[in-house]
Amino acid sequence: MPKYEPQSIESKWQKYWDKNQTFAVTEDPSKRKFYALIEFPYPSGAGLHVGHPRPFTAMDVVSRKRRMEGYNVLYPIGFDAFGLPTENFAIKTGRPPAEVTAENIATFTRQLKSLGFGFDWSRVVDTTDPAYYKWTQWIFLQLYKKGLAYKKEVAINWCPKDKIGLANEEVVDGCCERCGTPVEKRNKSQWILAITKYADKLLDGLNEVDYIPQAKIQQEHWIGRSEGAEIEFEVQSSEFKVKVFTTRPDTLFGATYLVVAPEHPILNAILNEVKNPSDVHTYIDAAKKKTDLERTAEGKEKTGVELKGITAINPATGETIPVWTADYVLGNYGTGAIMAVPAHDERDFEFAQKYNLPVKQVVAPFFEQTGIDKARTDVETLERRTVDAIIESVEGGKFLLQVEGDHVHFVGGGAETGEDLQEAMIREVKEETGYIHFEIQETVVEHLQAYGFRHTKNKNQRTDSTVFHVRLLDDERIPSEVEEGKHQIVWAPKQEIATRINWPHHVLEWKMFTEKNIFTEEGILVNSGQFDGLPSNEAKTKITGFVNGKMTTKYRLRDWVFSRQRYWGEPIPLVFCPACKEKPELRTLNSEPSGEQLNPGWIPLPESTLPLTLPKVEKYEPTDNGESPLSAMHDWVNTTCPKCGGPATRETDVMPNWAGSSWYFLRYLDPHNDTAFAAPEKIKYWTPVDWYNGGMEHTVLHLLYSRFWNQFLFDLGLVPTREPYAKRTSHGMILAKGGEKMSKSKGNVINPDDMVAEFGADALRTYIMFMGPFDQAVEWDTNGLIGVRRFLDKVWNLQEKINQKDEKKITSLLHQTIKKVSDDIEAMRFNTAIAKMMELVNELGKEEHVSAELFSTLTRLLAPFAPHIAEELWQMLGNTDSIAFAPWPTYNAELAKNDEMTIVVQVNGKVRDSFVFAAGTSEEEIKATALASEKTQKWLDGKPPKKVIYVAGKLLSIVV
Ligand code: ANZ
Ligand code: ZN
Repeated sequence: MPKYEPQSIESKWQKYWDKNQTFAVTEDPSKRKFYALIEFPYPSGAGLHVGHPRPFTAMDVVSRKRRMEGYNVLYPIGFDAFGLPTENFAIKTGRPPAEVTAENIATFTRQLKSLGFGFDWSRVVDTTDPAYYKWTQWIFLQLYKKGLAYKKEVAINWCPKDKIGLANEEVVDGCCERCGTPVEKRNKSQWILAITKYADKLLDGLNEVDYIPQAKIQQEHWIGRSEGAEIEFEVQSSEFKVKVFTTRPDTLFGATYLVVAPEHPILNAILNEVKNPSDVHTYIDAAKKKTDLERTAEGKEKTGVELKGITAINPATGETIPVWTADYVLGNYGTGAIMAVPAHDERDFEFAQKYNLPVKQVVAPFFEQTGIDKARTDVETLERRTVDAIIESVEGGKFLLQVEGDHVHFVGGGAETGEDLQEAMIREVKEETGYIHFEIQETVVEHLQAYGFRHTKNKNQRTDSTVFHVRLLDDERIPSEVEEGKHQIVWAPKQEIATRINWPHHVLEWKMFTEKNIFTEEGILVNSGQFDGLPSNEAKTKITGFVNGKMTTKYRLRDWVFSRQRYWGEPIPLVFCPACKEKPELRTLNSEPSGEQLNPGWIPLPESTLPLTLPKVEKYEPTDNGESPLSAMHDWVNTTCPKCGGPATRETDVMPNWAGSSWYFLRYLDPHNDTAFAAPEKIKYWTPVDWYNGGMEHTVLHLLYSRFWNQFLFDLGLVPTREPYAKRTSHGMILAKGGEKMSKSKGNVINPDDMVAEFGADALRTYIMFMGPFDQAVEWDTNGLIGVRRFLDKVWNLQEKINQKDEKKITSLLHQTIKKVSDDIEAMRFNTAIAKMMELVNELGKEEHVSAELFSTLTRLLAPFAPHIAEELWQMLGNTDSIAFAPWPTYNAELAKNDEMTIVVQVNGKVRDSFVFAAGTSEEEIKATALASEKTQKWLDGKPPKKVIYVAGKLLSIVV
């Protein structure tokens, strides 16, 4: 038998797949389809990085399994080739980006082929190919025609080094995502896509898809829908009103000051009435230099300036309140102004503390008691104003608890008629504890409400308590209810209080006391005039109505800045015609405005003239005033208006890098079509993408943008599903040894070419899948690759043992392996699937003979991971077709059972932990593992167990 030599086997099978077009597919209605997608790579000059193969191999494994299960599988590849790295390279070397891109794509193609991915190579797309971007431009024109693209002067994020406008998402911690230079603001006229018009649809669509939870959460958060109200505050002795946006109109009575963003237009308008204009000016200028993130980051000290001499009126209370400007209020969210409610909003509280502004509680926490203490329907309800006292010891650090049977709580009781709350508290403390000398430190909370059944009174009770913190001055006591035997009092150290008190509202009192928490949740209104007693949700609409406010919805999502003043991108197919600007198109009543109506003078090119190709330029740098290098190409810029035939100029901005990737999954379906972006019947057959795997760094923007374009095409009736991707998963990064990011500058990059040359593509693929949990970051370790290579050697060497004898002993392990590999691939637990195959191969190594049937099964299980060796062994077994279409092994559930057992660990009869062990794990190992676990240790309290009883396969019972 020859030795396992991956290099010759691998090139043999790669040629075979190429020649036979093994992975090329066409629509076949007789088969179930499966569309697997990976994020297509950017063809950089550095070639394939070892990080690329992780997602590519994962989806290759899934695709190959599906193909073996009989699906018609589409697994395409392409190149997302517009963008900065190539453009910057062109600037440096003067070489045309198209030429460089072609070279890079050739390198990537060779490298990808050398890894044996089952891509349909007949469908390769390249976003920089005019035949591709013709359709990117076409989709843009459809957006334009529907009025979803508009030109506007906006303060954009500007990278002074790259001389490029950046989308918000390209700014990381205030710096350019690409080069790290601090970003500035600059006003520029930009093309913008109205993605916010799709905010609701993009949110709602998330209910239809199977995305990993983080992906959904990030999308929701990015869109950031908030339901709230707009309320107007009159500015005294002026004609101005300031409109605020609040999600908590129920707290209006607690609004003790007003804050406008430093960019709020009212500042200019009233600056001459302000008594401290220079302070205000200085503050506004400083705010301009900060990013939104710097302004709003948690933990950042809040700053602001009062507009001296200016006051506003709280429309609910009629009271006069001060007006401030502060940069924690953003100009571009909501209305750019807030009502500050320091009692219920953290930021406002922090600000109020710093500047000594009044804090007024208007929402009380509310507890509805449950279980046997739940309020009953058949008894009357008492309303009680009550007090609670958190009593601290003379020396400090210990607190007093009142204990009656199972109830552990703070001291407290009802205020009597005519009694003031402090008197009531003093009386209660004396009666219930006997302590007589103490002083009030602070009021922890003014109102905290609870509702439940009082057994001693046989009535429901609704309490509204004020909580005080008091400190004993000495230990002197008089006889009290303790001596009468009504209850006990216990001193406990601070750290024990939270676990001992068991009245839920007292738990909150404690939390508010220790954490100096303000109450930011919803509750019951207090200090709010006629609205007292209403729950927050009811009060929201009522109070909004009371002050003539308006309920409204706001989004965090901003429209998408779609212009780049660069060269290497899709030209925007519009021209500006001064003559047409003077004769704007009229709008018909009740119809949404078109792009031309929104942007007078901007005329779309006729679709039949697309693509508008990038002209050759001399220099690739943006001009000194930040315009695209295209703007210097006068021959290209000066053109005629397609509408009136008069002189016109072309738009010289190009589209952002995100454009081509917003629809590439559709082009794969019909990549050579030159009359449509894809033929409807092909789209119908293949969409939606069944499974899309990509990086977490793309779960926000790329996913959102491409979902937006797909939803737009859906609304035009051009694609059959609203959502483009049925399922979305994500992979962790591959890091260099030591946990650092691989980078050229650190010299720690692993080149896949070297690994393939030394160990073979199959070993590299299998190692990459074996390294660790797929969704987590893992460190590269070449030793691990060597281990995986040994595993493949062992599989290869099993050939020698092939014999027709039946191997009874192995049957159960074999079926367990089939089950495990099948299940684990679905759950992307590739590492444990491989571990199981390794276990099987080790067991087979101990056998004298291995049946051909068993070996055939093993080969097929291995095929998705290591397809070349699998093809070779498959052929050796006498098969003439590619293993790509061999049937995926099935298992007998009975035989596959008992793979694992769950052992429950009890300590003194109570379940404290549980473990999953492989079937057949020894009693010693189970005991050792269970006794060593942190949870068990906690209950053992450092003592050796008295007795340990093992009930095989089920339970480990420890007695201490
Ligand atoms: C009063 C209030 C009381 C608020 C309260 C909260 C709690 P989301 O959920 O993110 O939409 N806000 C409104 N516009 C703002 C702006 N331009 N910059 C900074 N903060 C702004 O947040 C809405 C809440 O954030 C609003 O509700 C407002 O504070 C603040 F107990 O109004 B709230
Ligand atoms: Zn014209």
